[in-house]
Amino acid sequence: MTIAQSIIELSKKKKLHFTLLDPDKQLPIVAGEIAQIVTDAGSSAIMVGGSTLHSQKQVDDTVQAIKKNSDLPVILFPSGAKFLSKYADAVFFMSLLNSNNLEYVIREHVKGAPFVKYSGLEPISMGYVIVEPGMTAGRIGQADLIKRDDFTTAVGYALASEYLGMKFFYIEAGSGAPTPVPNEMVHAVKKNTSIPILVGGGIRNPETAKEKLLAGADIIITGTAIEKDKHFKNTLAEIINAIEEM
Ligand code: 1GP
Repeated sequence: MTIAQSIIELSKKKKLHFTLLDPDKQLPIVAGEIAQIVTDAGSSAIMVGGSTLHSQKQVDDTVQAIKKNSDLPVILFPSGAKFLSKYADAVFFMSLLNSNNLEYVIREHVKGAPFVKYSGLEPISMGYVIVEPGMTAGRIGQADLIKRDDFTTAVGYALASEYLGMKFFYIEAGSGAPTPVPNEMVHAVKKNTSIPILVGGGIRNPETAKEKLLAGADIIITGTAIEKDKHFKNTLAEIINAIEEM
């Protein structure tokens, strides 16, 4: 079974949590320590990526350090073709659908596709959109941010992703967002589409994670909190427990 298939099957049975680690935010050795923590806490996959990376080596070193300490699938979350790593298991082959820059919609994909083919990374297609406030990802990705009350546009992007054959839809408010994607928006997207929905950006406690899941999220992504403070691990465990209880 592919990683995509196993995530889809698992997400039919229960709500999931993925951890996002940005190689630009800590040394590889620290990323490895965090990987151990999130694996013990019950996260289902580790995503690796970020908007401000400067070298492929950073990604390679981080993925290898994670692999040393965790048997969870490592899925790249790349901001460009230069940031792929053959040491990962899979890559979210994602299009930033609401970017004003074609590089992030399709051109980086054209550059990176041969690497994916020859490295053996599993490509997992995903529609990706950024909602206000968008943070660094919104700025670097030159996103035409979805307004927080524009549910119609959010649903349109989700449906377009599904109709284009994408396996997943990721809607996020940007890493470190003071306010996550509104519950009503998650609800509208879930009601109108049938592919699994990932929600992230600004989710820092079990209550918020639960709200997003009740609204219809299938997979919750958290990043910043555990990167900033490993002592957050108790809260992370609470978030994951709350997700597993749903
Ligand atoms: C960003 O959703 C992720 O793509 C993580 O967001 O860093 O705010 O948890 P946070």
